[in-house]
Amino acid sequence: MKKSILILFGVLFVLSCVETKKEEKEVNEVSKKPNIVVIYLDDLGYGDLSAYGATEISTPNIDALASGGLKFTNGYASSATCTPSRYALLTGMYPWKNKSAKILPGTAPLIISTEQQTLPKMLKKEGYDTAIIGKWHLGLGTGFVNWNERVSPGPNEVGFDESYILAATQDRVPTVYIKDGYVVNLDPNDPIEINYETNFEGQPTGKDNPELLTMKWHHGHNSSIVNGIPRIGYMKGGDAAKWSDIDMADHFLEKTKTYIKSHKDKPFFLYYAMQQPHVPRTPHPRFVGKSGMGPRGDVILEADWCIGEFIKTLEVEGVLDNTLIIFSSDNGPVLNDGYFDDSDTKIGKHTPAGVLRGGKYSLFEAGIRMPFITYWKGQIQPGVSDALVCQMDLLASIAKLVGVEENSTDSKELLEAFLGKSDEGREDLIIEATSRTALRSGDWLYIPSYKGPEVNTQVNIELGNSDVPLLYNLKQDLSQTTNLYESNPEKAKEMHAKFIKLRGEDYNVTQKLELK
Ligand code: NG6
Ligand code: CA
Repeated sequence: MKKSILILFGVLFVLSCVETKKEEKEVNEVSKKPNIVVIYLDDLGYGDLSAYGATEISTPNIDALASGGLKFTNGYASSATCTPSRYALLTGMYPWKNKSAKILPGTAPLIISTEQQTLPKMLKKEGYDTAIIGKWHLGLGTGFVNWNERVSPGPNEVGFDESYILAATQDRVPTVYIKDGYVVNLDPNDPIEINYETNFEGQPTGKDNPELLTMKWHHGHNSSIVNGIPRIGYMKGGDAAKWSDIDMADHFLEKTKTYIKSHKDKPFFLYYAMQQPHVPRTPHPRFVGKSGMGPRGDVILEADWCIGEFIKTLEVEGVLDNTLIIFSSDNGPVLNDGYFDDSDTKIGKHTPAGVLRGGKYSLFEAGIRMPFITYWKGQIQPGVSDALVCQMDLLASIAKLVGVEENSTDSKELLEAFLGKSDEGREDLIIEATSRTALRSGDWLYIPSYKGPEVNTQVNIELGNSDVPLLYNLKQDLSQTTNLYESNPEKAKEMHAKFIKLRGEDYNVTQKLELK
């Protein structure tokens, strides 16, 4: 009897040891999962980095990611403007499938459904801590937003445990930071009111009070004035909560450093959505004049410095080796995007789009083809990849990396390509610019005929509108100089058919320019 009790205890003891070992193993497996960081710039062009051939500006910290990681030459955003690209990055869905995925005002409701799959939501389920620090621009709330209460739904309701954001863009009100839904430093005695249609009585505007401005507006941007800069939209109150533009880069950087330090023991997903070089370009005085090409160059240097500090923090905290970093930008470059800031007059020989044609808002390559780098020390072999990849593919690819079954329709699983183990990317991609779409297939690019101005003269960018469809062989003609539509009718027909199959007959229905 005694003996059998002893045996029973023995068995139980062994079983409990096995159980503990299993738990330990599970904990280890979770902690071995790589951290995932997306560093996302705003309006940085294909030619803006020395790693991508720029000779007039030097971006050593981003270059280090490119030379120590994988530099993509055919890496795409999903759109030539911000909101749609960010939507696709986070949801893995084509933005033209969501009619609300257009440049949003600061008062727009959240355009990601709280039911929808998102990159942070997927990772959260896998035991990741998730955070966004920086620009959001995907809408907040469900209609009317009261900025003096918790603003929701927002990033925290679509997968981010923590959020520290600017709501829309640096040039749009409200010009305040929002932490987990609450305006930071809000004085309840000075409530915030926002209106995109009409001004509040007695409030100065860029249009009527040029004497109050430290930065002059060129087009749009003539509503409320904050820190001497006229913005889009009207804002009243919230004085203590207003951000300092010149400190914004340092501010977000500090938040990311604190985040890394406090999350280094658990896998984390951090979306570091930087505001540069979008307008208004407000470099910290440390960077003013440093590029010799005006504030746009200066804020690119500032962003590069921030990224250097950010990587250093990962290294010092001992997590760099176990962190997959993805670097890219939301859409192509623009010089004058609504303010006189010398970015166009002082540009000199620098070409923000590199050899590509077009820019922000454009269906030509510069609108959507981006600097795109994956970096993972010890895991990704340094090199260059010509694989055709899109930011939208990160969802399915990261799912594979962390062992999740993800049946997305638009996001393609290209993990091997992102890790440099294969140069096989996608075959086709529908690209988008201000509600117009086009097809990249293999080396070919087909833009159906869209009505509208060929050039947006305000920003001085060719948009890709044309009376005849446009067809380019990007392998032979990366700069899109020669339209082969008439000389290669076979290819044109094939591309049009494929475009319709992927995009649908109604591709032209919603066409309208959004440049308000
Ligand atoms: C445009 C703004 C532009 C910029 C853009 C959004 C005007 C005239 N132009 O409507 O300055 O804010 O929206 O940029 O207001 S994005 O990178 O967020 O898409
Ligand atoms: Ca942008």
